[in-house]
This record gives sequence, C-alpha cells and structure tokens, in this order.
Amino acid sequence: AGGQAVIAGWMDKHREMYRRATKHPFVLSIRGGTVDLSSFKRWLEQDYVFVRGFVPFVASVLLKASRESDDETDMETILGGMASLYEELSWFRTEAFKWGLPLLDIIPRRANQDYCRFLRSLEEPEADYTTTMVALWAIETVYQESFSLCLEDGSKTPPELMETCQRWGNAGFRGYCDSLRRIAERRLEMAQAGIQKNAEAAFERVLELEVSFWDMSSGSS
Ligand code: HMH
Repeated sequence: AGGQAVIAGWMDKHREMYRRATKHPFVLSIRGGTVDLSSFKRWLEQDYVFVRGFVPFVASVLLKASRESDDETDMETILGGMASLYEELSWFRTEAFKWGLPLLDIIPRRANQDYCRFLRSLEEPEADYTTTMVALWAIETVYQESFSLCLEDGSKTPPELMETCQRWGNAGFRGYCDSLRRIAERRLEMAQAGIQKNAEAAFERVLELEVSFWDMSSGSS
C-alpha cells in the first residue's frame, strides 16, 4: 500500500488509448498554432454543456465520499474541485461572449450525449465510490495532460487560446489531479478484485469518450 502500482499498471496496459486521449490531433493543432477556430468554438460550446453535466456527477462523488470514505480529507479535495467548477461555468460564459457565441440552447452532439449518459450512470447509488473516483481522476487528468502540452516550451498556441490552455494546464490543476490520483490509488489498493475490474473498465471508458469528444470537436463526427 501507499504506492501508485494499480494506476501505473493501467497506464502501461492502456498506454495507446491514453496517448490517443491526451495527444489528440485537435489538441496538437492548438499546440501547433494551426487550430481551426470553428472547431475551437464548437469545442467551447459543447464543453460548456459537458461541464454543466459534470457538476452533478462531481456532487455525487462528494456525496459518496461523505458516506463511504475511510479518509475524511477526501471531502475537501472534491469540494475544492466543485468550487472551481462554479468559477469555471462563469469563465465559459465570458469566453463564449468573447468569441461571439451566445451559449444558449446548445444541442449536445452525439459524443457529448454519450459522455453525459455515462456520467449519469456513475451517479447511481449502486456505482461504488472507488470506481467513481477513478472516473473523476481520469476525466480531469486527460484535460490536464492535453492542455499542458499546449503550454510547453516550443508550442505555438495562439495567444487568444492561452487562457483556455492555462485553465487546465496550470500547476494548481495538476496538483488537484495528483490528489485525485492518490485517493483513487488508495481506494484501489484496498478494493476487492471485482471493484478493481469495474474501475479499470471505467478508466478505459473515459479514455474512449474523451477521444470521441475531441473527434466531435474537430469535426470528424
Ligand atoms: C470532455 N473532459 C471533457 N471536458 C472537461 N471540461 C473535462 C474533461 C475536464 O474537466
């Protein structure tokens, strides 16, 4: 116990899918400065809808932490994440205004609907805390890794997209993802094999859904 063995094992086993989720052509086009702005706008609109669906999911993880966690500090970690989401929704509205997007009556596209449906399935009381923590960690980490790529030395991210990349690529968000990983790892190490299997399936599903979400944003679906 105390290691990072379970998640590290998955990262190795699923590294190809992980790479597809975190180094998607859409993200690489931001980093390379060649991003199609209509794709970026589509991503912004769709992600606003996603985040609105993500908030109740995070609330459900908070509820499970308060009832089931063996460590009372989990609650503060998740609550901190929720507080950032409050601010994030208003950031989306400001950012969309800048781009001339009203953010009203946005129709969620297929990949977004699939993702939100998956989140709702994890909100059920039957979904165990460990699996939902793994999903939360994976969801946040894909964005953290993706957008931090766009901030690395040598990246040609357009100045008007820097704020977006910093939102998920900054060190504070990185620290939050690390905290989520520690919670997920601790829970996995005390979990029964069946729960570990469920959690691994949720991890794989998040990676697939993230790839589809980027595909949707860049216009190929
Ligand atoms: C699709 N995945 C998607 N949107 C987000 N905002 C995040 C992850 C992370 O917060």
